Amino acid sequence: MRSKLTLKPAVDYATGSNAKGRQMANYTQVVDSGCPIRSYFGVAQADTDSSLKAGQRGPSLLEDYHFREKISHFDHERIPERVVHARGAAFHGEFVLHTAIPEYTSAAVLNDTSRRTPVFLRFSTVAGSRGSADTVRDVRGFAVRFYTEEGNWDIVGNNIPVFFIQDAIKFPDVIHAVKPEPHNEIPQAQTAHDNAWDFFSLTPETAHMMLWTMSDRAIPRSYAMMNGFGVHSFILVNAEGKRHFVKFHFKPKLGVHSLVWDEALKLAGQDPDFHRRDMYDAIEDGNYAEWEFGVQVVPEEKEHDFDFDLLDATKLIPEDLVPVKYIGTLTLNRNVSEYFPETEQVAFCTQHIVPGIDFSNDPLLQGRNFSYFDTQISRLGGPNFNQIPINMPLCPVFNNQRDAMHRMTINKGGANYWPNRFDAPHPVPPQKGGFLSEPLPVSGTNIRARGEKFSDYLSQAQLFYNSMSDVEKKHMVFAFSFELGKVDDTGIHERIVVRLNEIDHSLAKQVAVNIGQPVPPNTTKNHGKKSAFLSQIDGKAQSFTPKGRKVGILLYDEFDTAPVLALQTALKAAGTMAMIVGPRKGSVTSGATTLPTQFTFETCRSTHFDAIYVAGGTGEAYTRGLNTGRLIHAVREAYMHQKPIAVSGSAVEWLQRIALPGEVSPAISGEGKVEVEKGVVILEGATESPQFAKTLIDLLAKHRVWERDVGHIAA
Ligand code: HDE
Repeated sequence: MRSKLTLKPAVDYATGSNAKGRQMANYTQVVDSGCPIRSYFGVAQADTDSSLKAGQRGPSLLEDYHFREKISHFDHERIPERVVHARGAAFHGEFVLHTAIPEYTSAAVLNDTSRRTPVFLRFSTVAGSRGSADTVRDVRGFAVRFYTEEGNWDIVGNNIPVFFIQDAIKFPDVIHAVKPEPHNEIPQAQTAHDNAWDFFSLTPETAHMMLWTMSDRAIPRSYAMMNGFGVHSFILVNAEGKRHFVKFHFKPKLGVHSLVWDEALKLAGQDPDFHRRDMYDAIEDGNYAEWEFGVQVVPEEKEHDFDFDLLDATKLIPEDLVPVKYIGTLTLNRNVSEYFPETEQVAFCTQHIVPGIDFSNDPLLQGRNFSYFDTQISRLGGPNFNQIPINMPLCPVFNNQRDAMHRMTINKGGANYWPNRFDAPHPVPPQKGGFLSEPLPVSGTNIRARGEKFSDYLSQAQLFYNSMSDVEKKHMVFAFSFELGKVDDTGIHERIVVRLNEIDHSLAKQVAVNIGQPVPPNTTKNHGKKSAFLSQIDGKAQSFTPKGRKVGILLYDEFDTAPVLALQTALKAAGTMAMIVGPRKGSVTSGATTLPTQFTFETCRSTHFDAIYVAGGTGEAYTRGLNTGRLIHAVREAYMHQKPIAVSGSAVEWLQRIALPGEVSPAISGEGKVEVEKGVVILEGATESPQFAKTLIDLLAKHRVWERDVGHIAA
């Protein structure tokens, strides 16, 4: 695999088309064999292995500045991890607009189709600490920075379009509740504990988001297969000052797809870096992840036309009511050179907007606009975090702020106040690009309360549940059963069953049975409405493609070369990664053919792949190999996870013998023939077959073989 320390960070982007890359190249140094170790004040060091001592076995000497510098720096290497979204990975890329929207906004980044705007996107989980696993059940952060010519614009979003709470003042409560419990710091990176469900059960506004986090959305297959949502209503302002509410959407070109829960649990141990590695390797291989960027726009005068409040972040605007207009493409195409200075030090802030974009009165957003700047001050050590290269805008920064910790910029000139006699850093009017909040009449009584429609917490929870396919509903039942099964307080169980019963009786009934609660009476008033856009399996917004998928090709020496080589070629052409898994690191050989192995049977499991192909081969050793426990387990496990499975040659007879659960055994029908049953594809003999490859690729594009009944193992 590629994820290893690169000693020579590439700075070829210094001359590339990405303006942010060129800017950061000025702060990037190549570390190579020509670099002597120097102290922080530049003096080359002759020995960094032994400290200076009074005699070979004597005490260390205070004068050893090199020792003190090295140890002291190490002592202070850690900064506070993010209080939420601590675990994440970020990637560089660019945004290209294909459709200008001057009718909605004057923002140049949303009007100038000739620009290539550099972006930096950080994906994250919310609850876990920095060292937790990628595949836990959680919301994923989707924080995008656009380095526009007019300054940085940050959409600090999630992969789920709604949020747990409506008012920022509740944020410390929801986060304290979902994080590990205070007395024993258990459990890490999961909501499967009493405090989280206590809070959910006592806070009705969490109902909608609770369903999303118990759905497959919370266990994505890949960063590249998740949506991004700005969540809040923002405001777009056009050149005439006309305002529209807007929700921002990012739709992945690879479709929205998920792991199954059993797989996610196993991967958390087998490869805690599963998502970041997947994206890192894809970028190194030139398989760039892409999203369509869209806006869902509501004119200001239609603000009250909905039965929900546009200012309530626990509600989405159904696409059935307001379609998303897709206007550009975001591509991730470059890995960071060093994690800490880029990914760890990036400081996203919701209040980073550019002229033409403004905030709505969403009380969650309003609170966030305070919180993000505030948190960076303690996380990054002061208010000068904007001078860290990854946070610097592309345009020059002049203002009258001065001093503070870690000041980098040196200003030449006599004034650090306004007005001043030099007309030095001065405000500019909107006509010259100055940001000015649109004049808006505001009135009201000083009151701690929320909009009336905020109290409808059930309608959209029902809409979401009703819109799920049967498979997705089943997954949700088991997700609730897992989480609540880890809750000990039966009072919480009772309250959650009551809440679920308000949403949907069948859901409440199934969960109640699984957690040992009495089935509640059927008092649900489910409105029965559905959205055509919310399901991952049959939703209208979904796309299905074999691109970005991984197929594990399991084989030994003396494998049948013709079908293996042909499948490799076909997969590559389909944009699918074929990975050879063999008995050893290095390579496998058959006659004159040698193939490098990406994994060995010890270093991976079926969970690393979207489909498994077990090739046939010749000789007794090959048959012995096929009969090892690892191989048999890999195929059975992939089968239970509803993944396509392919076999050819001698592996066909082997597959019939190892008896897959559910007793699938496609008919054997003669040399060169292809048969398929419940997502198991067999190729008789050792010839190449375009039909074999096509059948497997078609299955792969559908993501899973949902019609294969495997009980609830995969849920
Ligand atoms: Fe955040 N959130 N948040 N959040 N959030 C942070 O800022 C906060 C909310 C989101 O990759 C923190 O730099 C408050 C909604 C992402 O670096 C902090 C409220 C959404 C990230 C913070 C919310 C998010 C953060 C912690 C309630 C989706 C990671 C570190 C009003 C739309 C950004 C930091 C990255 C990070 C506060 C609610 C998304 C403490 C007070 C809603 C993706 O400032």
